[in-house]
Amino acid sequence: MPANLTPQYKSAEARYKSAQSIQEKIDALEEMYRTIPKHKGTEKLCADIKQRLSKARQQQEQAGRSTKKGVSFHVPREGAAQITLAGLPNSGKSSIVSGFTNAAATVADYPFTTQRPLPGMLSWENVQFQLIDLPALSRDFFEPYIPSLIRVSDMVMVVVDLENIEGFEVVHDILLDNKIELVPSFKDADYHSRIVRIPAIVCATKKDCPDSAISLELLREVSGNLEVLTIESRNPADAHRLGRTIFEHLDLVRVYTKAPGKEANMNTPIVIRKGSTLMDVTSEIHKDFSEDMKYARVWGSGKFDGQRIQRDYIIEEGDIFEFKV
Ligand SMILES: Nc1nc2c(ncn2[C@@H]2O[C@H](COP(=O)(O)OP(=O)(O)OP(=O)(O)O)[C@@H](O)[C@H]2O)c(=O)[nH]1
Ligand SMILES: [Mg+2]
Repeated sequence: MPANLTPQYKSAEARYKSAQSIQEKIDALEEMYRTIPKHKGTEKLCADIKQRLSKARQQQEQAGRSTKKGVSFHVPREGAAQITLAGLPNSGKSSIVSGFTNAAATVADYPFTTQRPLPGMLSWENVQFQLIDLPALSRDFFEPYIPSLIRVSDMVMVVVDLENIEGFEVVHDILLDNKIELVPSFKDADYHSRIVRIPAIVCATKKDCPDSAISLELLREVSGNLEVLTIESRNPADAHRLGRTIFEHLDLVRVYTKAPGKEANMNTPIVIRKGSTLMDVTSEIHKDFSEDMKYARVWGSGKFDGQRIQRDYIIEEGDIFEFKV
């Protein structure tokens, strides 16, 4: 039990113990969370408060809306893929989202800083990926809606602090308990089975800490066949490396369209899975478009410029299409 609890904390705790209603409990727990000294020694207690807070909020929610169970936070998908960040408290998830995207994720040195999912867009070349900063997972406590958000995402970034590489196993086990298996890339993915198989990469943070090289080696061993990237959230080159890795592991390619006699707009690719056909591209543009299209011409490397192609043509990275309707 930590010794240095403040008088404010103790008085909030007393109010919690004597609370008569759920709202009073929530207010007291919030005050307890605000006033508890936040450091390694209070991590378990912080987790415990968060757990009680989450339960109390659920009770309140259920009392208010009897048809809805618990609290959920759906994040509408934007960009070429949705990637959720999973990790222990303080592993550096928010640092990555705040460093690499436009989102103002709060970074702090106490556990369970992040309270709600927060999306931000990572730009890699001409592609945008949606990163979702999530509240922490831990053996003691996690918000019950987190696995459901991870389950519907395209990819998971397991964020592991090199000072505490146990984080990988904890996240891995919590997800498996929630019927989510982590696989190295899209080739092994299955988003619809009972136990979903979601592509994952491991992002190792805090490589500036002592003995990080040894920890990194150990982390690579425990991560098995998942790719491990070291990430410094202040380094734009790491954002670029991350973007490329996501693109490659999700088996994506970029194609472009052009109007007759005009140049293609290379800033706005259609991002689509490797191995797709021309018809998949047209359905991506509009569901009726494949019907209307007579044929298309393609420009790209290794092709005769303007070569005529049919619907079953297998697309390649960088192809530019002109459609004849
Ligand atoms: N030395 C060092 N500190 C880092 C690094 N990345 C993040 N931190 C620090 O680690 C602490 C936690 O960072 P956050 O990004 O808030 O961690 P989080 O995973 O979002 O934490 P929760 O929201 O509590 O789950 C902060 O004090 C950061 O400044 C790093 O690469 N090196
Ligand atoms: Mg955070």
